[in-house]
Amino acid sequence: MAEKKEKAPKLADPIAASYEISTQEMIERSHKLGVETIFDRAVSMKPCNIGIQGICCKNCSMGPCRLPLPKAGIVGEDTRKGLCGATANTIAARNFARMVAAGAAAHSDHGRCVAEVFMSAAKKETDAYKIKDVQKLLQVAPHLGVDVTVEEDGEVKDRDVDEIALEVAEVALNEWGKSDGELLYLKRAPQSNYEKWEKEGVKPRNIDREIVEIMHRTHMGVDQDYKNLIKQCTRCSLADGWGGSMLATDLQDILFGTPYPLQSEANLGIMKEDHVNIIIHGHEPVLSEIIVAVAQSQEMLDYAKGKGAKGIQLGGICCTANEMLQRHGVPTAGNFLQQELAIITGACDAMVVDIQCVMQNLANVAKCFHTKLITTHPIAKMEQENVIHIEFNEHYALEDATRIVKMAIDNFENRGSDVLIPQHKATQIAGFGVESIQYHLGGTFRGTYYTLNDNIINGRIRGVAGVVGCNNARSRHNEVHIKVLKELIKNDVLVLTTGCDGITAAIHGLLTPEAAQVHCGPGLAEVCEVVGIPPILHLGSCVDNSRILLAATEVVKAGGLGNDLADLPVAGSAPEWMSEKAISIGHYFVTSGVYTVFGGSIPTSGAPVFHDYISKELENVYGGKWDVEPDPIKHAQLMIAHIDKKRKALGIDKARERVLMDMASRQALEV
Ligand code: SF4
Ligand code: MSK
Repeated sequence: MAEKKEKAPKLADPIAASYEISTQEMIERSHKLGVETIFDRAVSMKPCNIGIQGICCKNCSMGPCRLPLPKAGIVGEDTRKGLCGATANTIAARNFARMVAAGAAAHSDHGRCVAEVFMSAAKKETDAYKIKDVQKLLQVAPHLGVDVTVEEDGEVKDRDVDEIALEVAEVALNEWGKSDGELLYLKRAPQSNYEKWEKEGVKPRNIDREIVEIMHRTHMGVDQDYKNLIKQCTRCSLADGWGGSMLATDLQDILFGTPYPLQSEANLGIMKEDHVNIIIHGHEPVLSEIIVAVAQSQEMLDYAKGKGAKGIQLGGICCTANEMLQRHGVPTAGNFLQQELAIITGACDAMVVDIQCVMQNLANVAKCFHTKLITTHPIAKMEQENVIHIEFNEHYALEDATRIVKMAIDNFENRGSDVLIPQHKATQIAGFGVESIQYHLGGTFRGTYYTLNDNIINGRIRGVAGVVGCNNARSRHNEVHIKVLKELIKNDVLVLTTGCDGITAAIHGLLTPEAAQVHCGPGLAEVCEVVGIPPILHLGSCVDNSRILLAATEVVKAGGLGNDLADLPVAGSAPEWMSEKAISIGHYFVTSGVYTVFGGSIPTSGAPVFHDYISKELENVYGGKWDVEPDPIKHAQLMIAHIDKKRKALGIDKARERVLMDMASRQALEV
């Protein structure tokens, strides 16, 4: 009998797999070296057609129950049922809810870790962390009900900063598990949004409870009403956006400093052949903050030189990259889909990973090179033997970081001669936040978002879009991000970005003020030129989507554009989403009043009634709704049409001929 020939594995076509040249070069190199990446697996392994529609239930061992849509579509009553009788709506809603729970858990558990480190710093148990931004502490404290002044002998005095920090730490940590009351930060939203949540009975009680309750409700035989399940998704996602994520952002700013605009670079080309290259990847800045400090120390530089390197080059992937970029200008090596490629350069001496979005295949890729792959978090280890685990402990942060940096330096001499770093990188201006937008686009006089509102009202800026989220190996890397972004700014829509969308924009050169002249409509280009900002403002990591919520709240407060986030000419987008965190983010955008479009698909299409509920009816309740559009131009156009609808409702649709505001009209804007 003839021997059966093994089929050669399918390989990705580099040009079809990515829109970005250094990624294409590295995919090609991976093929030459015989190293398999996610791009190859994406061509050989197709997604499950039932799972993608959200209609497979495996919540008990009588299943999995699969409920495919009939070929002719649903005619008459939808009679599909699981063994227990669960309908397609129930199954899709339960699956959706579990994604919200997982996403909210990821953001919020990250927030909890930061709060614990914050507590150690407040108690002065560690030398590695101190309160760096006292102003931010004083600004945040009242939102947590912590007084910043004290009355003594009839005199109002400033409270001791250490005392405030300790109380902030206690109250903040309590937000995860308190036994009564409601999430304290909800009151930071415009009053109208708060009242809507109150009326609908969806105010989160505490962060952990809402996540646990989703897991309970979606257990076999509990909540079997998709509308009631979505109500719990709302509570849980609000506990993420206005809770766990917002606390993570605030406490990180207080500990490590509030970001302000700075210049840096992005793409694999930031790696240097004659330097020790350390790539930090994941989401939590608590370790990477210390690694940045250690890697920049004279002692480590001398040590690196002693080993024959010219210096130490740090680079980031995913949201740890965004955290280090925003506060220290550490260049970004790449986004989610470029993580394996950083190792394939052959020049990565150590890749240090913490939590979230870290592919397990990194270990297999690292095996083909000299790269030390180091996991650092107790909840995120890898089974492969070549992975080194150095568990990070905030009490020994300096020692841990020093051990990691030294390990990378020692590994420099083990680098093979086959190194290929793509020669592509772009300049980026990043580090924006609620405070810096106020500085650039606010009135110095009133300290609000006055100038931004003014420019929205007079039509130079048509509206604002929050464009966020991951890459997805099921679509061409970076293409949808870039086409959506360019279409928006071409139509005078100012973009606020976070996560891998921010990294993508940086890599393709859209995060510079000069990009405005090339890519923007005349109104937005003029504003960017006068103020000196890029048309896309990078606000940080995935948890920093909370900055987008607060920036939009400031716009409402500045006046003239309605009273509720749903009144604003704004829209949200996640063009190439893949993570469960994106579903939680999408849902808190929607229930905070923002029309939100996802690229690719969302796992609801197999249950059309449920899909219609979240993509049509929710708008009547919260003012925001879900939408899905894979085509980037149509995707952006849907957002622009929504922005125009809101401009019309506000009566500013005629103002796009750029009326200069006189004093009387300015006064009319006062709330
Ligand atoms: Fe099937 Fe119902 Fe069990 Fe889900 S819960 S797997 S639908 S029997
Ligand atoms: S890192 S969640 S791939 S944005 Fe926040 Fe990027 Fe998406 Fe991870």
